[in-house]
Amino acid sequence: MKKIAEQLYAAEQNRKCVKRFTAAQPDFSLAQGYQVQRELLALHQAQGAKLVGRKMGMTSRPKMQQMGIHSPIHGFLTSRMQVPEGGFFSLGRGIHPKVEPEIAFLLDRELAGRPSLPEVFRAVGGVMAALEIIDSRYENFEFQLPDVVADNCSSSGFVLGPLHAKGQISDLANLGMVLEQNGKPMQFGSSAAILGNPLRSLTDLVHLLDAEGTSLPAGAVVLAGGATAAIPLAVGQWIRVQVQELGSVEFRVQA
Ligand code: 0L1
Ligand code: MG
Repeated sequence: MKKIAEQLYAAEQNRKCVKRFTAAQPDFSLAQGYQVQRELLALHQAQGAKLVGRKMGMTSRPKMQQMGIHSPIHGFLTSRMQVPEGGFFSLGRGIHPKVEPEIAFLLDRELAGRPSLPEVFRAVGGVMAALEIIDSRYENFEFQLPDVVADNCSSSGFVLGPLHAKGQISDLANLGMVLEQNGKPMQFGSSAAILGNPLRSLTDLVHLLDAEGTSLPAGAVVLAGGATAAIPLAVGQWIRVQVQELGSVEFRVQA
């Protein structure tokens, strides 16, 4: 598994795609995909990156149906992946990056075991509008589920908007979201597209991590999932998402 992690790490560093591993190894399994992902995280940490949170992927019913799965997948977020709000993302840092609008959580308390959704809600410290930059290390974004899990669920970067106390939000499961490019609305969505409720996604994440013998520490950031299709990034773009009750978050794309 370490060899595959090294190839994915090198693909990201050198911005050179690789072929999906399931093409040559059809028995490469989802469990092995997660083993590779853990090795990949260790490679990033060995270079000084800090684990700051997790992301959920494949959280919309259409994406799940497309991949023939019944559960979302998860990846890691490191300190080096964060793009400052209102800052710049360098296109040269990626291969074929895209952006999607998300809802993010900041945890006040550790979440471990198999908590219920209300228990999860009690551990949430704040909620944010967010953008995730996804960038597959595979040719043409082509992969099977174990491949994409190994590749940290295509995660590449994230931008967080202002933190809101959870009590300020009337209904987390029904927030309108508009993804704009250069001020032009490109995608319209709702937080309902994230497993029906982003809190359900966070709850599922805690259960998935528990099955792997791990948990979410206090202070962790969680990207709950994409609310619309992703749009490709190009130099010169100004990308913004506006989320009902959570305000907006933006960045610009440079060479
Ligand atoms: O964050 C996501 O939902 C993306 C998961 C990986 C699939 C993709 O690259 O589209
Ligand atoms: Mg995402």
